[in-house]
Amino acid sequence: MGQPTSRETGQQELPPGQRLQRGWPVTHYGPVPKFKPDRWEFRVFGATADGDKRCWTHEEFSALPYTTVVGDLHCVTKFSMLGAEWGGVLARTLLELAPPAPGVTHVMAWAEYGYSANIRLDDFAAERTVFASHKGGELLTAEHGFPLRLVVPHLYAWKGPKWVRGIEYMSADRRGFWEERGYHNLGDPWREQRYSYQEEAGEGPEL
Ligand SMILES: Nc1nc2c(c(=O)[nH]1)N[C@H]1C(S)=C(S)[C@@H](COP(=O)(O)O)O[C@H]1N2
Ligand SMILES: [Mo]
Repeated sequence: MGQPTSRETGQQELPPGQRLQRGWPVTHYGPVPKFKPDRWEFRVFGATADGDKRCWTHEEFSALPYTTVVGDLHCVTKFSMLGAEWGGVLARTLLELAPPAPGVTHVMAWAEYGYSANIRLDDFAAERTVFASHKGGELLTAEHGFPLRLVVPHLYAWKGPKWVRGIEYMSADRRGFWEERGYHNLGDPWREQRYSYQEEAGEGPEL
């Protein structure tokens, strides 16, 4: 067998209906939060394997194993950025450090001001899902999510909260911020799962 194609890896190719964007636009709902280093903590809660919460200060989180991954960013409003290099802590690393209980099927990523995004455990555990502090070797700027953002390159970018502060392990699916407001529960750009009205039976909790 030959090398996998970019479509198989889902990378560096434009999903249907997307166009390339020059530069890196800023897209989010609400204000940019101010980073307060002594107040910041990253929490893992919900259905953890041992029933306990885990909590890292910014200093502790910054000392976790640092990895870089190449991953695209596809905004549901149709612009894409291909081949960005994200640096940070792999979601897989967190799954090892603070494992979920056996029945966990979904993860809710929580950010400042209550922004949230639900992600299937498989998508969360994917090899390029990363809690990024850096892009292209440089620290993220405030408007792009400093000090930490989640990047799930194979899903639409709303599934990756900027200013992320923790994850909740869930034994059943629950909609996040945009998933409650008209966006698709799964958000696979290769299937153009943009809006909740496109959902098929079993693709999301009742609205
Ligand atoms: N906290 C938070 N994170 C968010 C959003 C938001 O509104 N709030 N918007 C998402 C959307 S829709 C996109 S396209 C990307 C945009 O990231 P960028 O501004 O760095 O390009 O952030 C995602 N993360
Ligand atoms: Mo977006």
